[in-house]
Amino acid sequence: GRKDNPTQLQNPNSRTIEILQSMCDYYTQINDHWRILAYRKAISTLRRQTSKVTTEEEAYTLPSIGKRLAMKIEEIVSTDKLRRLDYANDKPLDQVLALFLKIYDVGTSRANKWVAQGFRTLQDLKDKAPLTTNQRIGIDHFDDLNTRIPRSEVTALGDYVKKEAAKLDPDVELLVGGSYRRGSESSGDIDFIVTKKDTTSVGELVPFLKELIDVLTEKGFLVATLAALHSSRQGKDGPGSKWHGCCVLPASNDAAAAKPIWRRIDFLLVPESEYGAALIYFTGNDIFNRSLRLLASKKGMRLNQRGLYREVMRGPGRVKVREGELVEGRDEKRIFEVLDVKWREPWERWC
Ligand code: DCP
Ligand code: MG
Ligand code: MN
Repeated sequence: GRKDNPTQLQNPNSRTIEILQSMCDYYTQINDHWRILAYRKAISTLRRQTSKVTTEEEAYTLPSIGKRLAMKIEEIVSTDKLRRLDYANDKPLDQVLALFLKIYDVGTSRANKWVAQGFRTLQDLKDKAPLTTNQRIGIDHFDDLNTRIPRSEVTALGDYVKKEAAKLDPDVELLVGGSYRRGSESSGDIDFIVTKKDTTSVGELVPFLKELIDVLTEKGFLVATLAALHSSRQGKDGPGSKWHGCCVLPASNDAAAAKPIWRRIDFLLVPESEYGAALIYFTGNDIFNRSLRLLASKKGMRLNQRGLYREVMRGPGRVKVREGELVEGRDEKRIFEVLDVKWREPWERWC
């Protein structure tokens, strides 16, 4: 207890010093050099005082104590603790890290930086961290976007999109891939693969998807864009043309109904000539994809989301030609055959 603490007798500010020291220890843990120094200086100033410092104004007049630290000193004196310290102590840092990693568009390096900067809650981030537009969406709709989608709802959302798509172009084919195609009872998002007969490049499908996005937005089905459509972006292994965003089920859209849950939705545009390879990629799961790619490379081939290629050595030093020679892209089953692996139904592709 506080009353029987003998250090109390030695210095009128000992309790304040004790708490500031805990903060300093915490900043030492996370290597925040600048704050370590600030706290040390403030502590040494307080040690030299012969009377108890109780208000922010009083503290601020002392050397090496800035506005923020002065506020903290008043908080400590009036509440006998520091809120900021409660955060630091009662939540293990790895739990905070796990929380931040669940925000859309946040990777480990970003999340680690935020933890080191002292942020502990989503509110901290909203108030104090510079956020990208997508990160803000991810935080504002954190609960929704971290709720899995029941299979029946994925079906309903999928059917809605297919119906609107058919009105624009009846020849375009849409298939829901990802965990839904693997037969999962719930999904993290809806993964659409979009293709059309006789297409050989993504560009042929871009105008259609632009139009579809417009219609779905107008109808209130699409509610946010996270990755806009870039017809030019066709990295060597990266996504061709894709669109990422959020949607809501229209049935739950009227004012009387409960607030609709925001769902993540992805569209991947694929020319028919690459449909088989894209199906494999977008059906997953990611571990199954990795093992299939590894197998291909062991057989002197290369599998990516556009096709299966035979590596070709050419030129001086017989260097690998980047793409190699296309063996198969169109037919999913044929890719398995060429790789000489037994066909696996989508629901058998969990790793
Ligand atoms: N994919 C991959 N490697 C990644 C990310 C994705 O191979 N790093 C492929 C395999 C996934 C598919 O894309 O199955 C769709 O990606 P999702 O992130 O939507 O994953 P799932 O649909 O499999 O699972 P979830 O239910 O969480 O959406
Ligand atoms: Mg998915
Ligand atoms: Mn997805």
